Amino acid sequence: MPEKIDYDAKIPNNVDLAGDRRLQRALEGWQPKFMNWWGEMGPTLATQGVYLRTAISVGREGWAHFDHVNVPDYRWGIFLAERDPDRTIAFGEHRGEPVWQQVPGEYRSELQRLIVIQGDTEPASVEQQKLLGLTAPSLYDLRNLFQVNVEEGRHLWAMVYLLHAYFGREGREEAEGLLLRNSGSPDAPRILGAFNEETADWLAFYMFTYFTDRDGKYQLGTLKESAFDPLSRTCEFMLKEEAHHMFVGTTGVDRVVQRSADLIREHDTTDIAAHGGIPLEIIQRYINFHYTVSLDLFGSETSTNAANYYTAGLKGRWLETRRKDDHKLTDDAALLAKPLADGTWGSEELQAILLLNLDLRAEYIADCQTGVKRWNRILEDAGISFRFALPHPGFNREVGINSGHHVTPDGSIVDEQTWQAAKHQWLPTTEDLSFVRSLMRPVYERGKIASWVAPPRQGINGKPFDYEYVYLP
Ligand code: BYC
Ligand code: FE
Ligand code: FE
Repeated sequence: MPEKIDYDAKIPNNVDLAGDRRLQRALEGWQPKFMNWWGEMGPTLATQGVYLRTAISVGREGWAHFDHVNVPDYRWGIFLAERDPDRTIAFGEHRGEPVWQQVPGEYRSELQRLIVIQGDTEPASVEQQKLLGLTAPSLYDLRNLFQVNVEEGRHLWAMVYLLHAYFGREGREEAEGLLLRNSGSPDAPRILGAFNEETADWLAFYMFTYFTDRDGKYQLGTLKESAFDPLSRTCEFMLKEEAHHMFVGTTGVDRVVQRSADLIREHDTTDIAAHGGIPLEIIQRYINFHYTVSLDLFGSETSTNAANYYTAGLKGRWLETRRKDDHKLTDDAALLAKPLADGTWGSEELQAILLLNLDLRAEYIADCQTGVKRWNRILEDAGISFRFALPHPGFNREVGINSGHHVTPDGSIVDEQTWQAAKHQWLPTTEDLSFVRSLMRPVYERGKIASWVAPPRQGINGKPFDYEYVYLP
């Protein structure tokens, strides 16, 4: 498999598309539909060139090339990580057998379903972020938004390639469906809850790229373990792109917290709204919201779907090959904490294989804690006593064992009345949202930045912050 990407082709790729005319024609038929979708549902702001990176090889070194690109001319393509000819299945009942280059008939519908769900999230996020270009806090941020958007578009291409190449007519129909559902649409919404929420302001964008793209990282990590090798290889390359999305989230929240801390010190008050900053309580409520809708993306704590995917070899655990057990989990047990009807917490012992969504969620939560730690360090360094925290995983949940219960951020189970009376302290209120929105005014002068966020420590690809990252008409 060539590591070098063929950029002369109509659809850039490293999968020798030219060698399969039928597939090439089918994908070339989907391409204008994608472009129509991008035109209608993609970024609203018109630009004359954005400093973007494009993949030029999938190898370890030097895969990215940076240049100003007219966004609709971005070369979306199909890039799989290199094939390892010796790769074997790492888990489940087929453990030790060679990985599959084709879809086994018995797992066809499950694999297709996983690929469709993954594919559905990618364009959904572009739709959610459609309007953000109108209010970016700097040209640097505007550039990052477009970078994330074009790469999510490419992730859609990655899943559409698999559907077209391996799932026949049904796969091609599902590929069309990915462009027909839309985020928040009352008739044809996106499949998973979080992808129908609005990303209405830039604090929400940083939170989304921190918390929701991070679910993407963990889900892609489990699909990278898949016995279906083309899925594994495509996810491996997507994960390289994903790292930048999470960088945007991590440093974005850093910079908001830094700016709020600076304003608190400068004006000697935590009431910084009047000074154009975002109060720490509002940032905490945004964390609570984005973290909990992202927890919902892990599915139910107990899942026979997840157990079946694991046994079949379709979806593994995070860093499966580094786990020290039998990689079959047929005899292992684990504990599940659950809310009881009397308002206390109980626990139940279950087969470990039924708790794989919970296992992945635990890895994710530990990773999310690192962000909270770094944001608290910023406050500590500024001599501010406020501390951020992740709410209890039962808080504000609509999926799994906690849905239908009211759990406070510190993990108490309360009744409806108590919840209704206190929830404005815990989740963004209408006033919070309209206040944050009122701060969102575009700052498109080179080297300038909005009032509510600190500039980044570094620019992109060694360029300074005041570089002309985006050419505007
Ligand atoms: N909303 O056994 P259960 C990303 C459904 S993000 C609505 O609990 P399972 C990205 C579920 O489908 C990563 N419905 O769940 C980030 C099932 O329906 P059926 C996306 C939900 O199957 C930012 C039923 O409830 N990738 O890449 O174990 C920007 C009970 O299911 C939800 C993936 O998710 C929900 N939140 O786990 C751009 C990987 N949760 O079968 C991109 C592929 C569950 O009863 N997906 N349901 O009709 C999966 O692995 C699994 O489908 C899930 C659910 C983890 C999502
Ligand atoms: Fe993605
Ligand atoms: Fe992403």
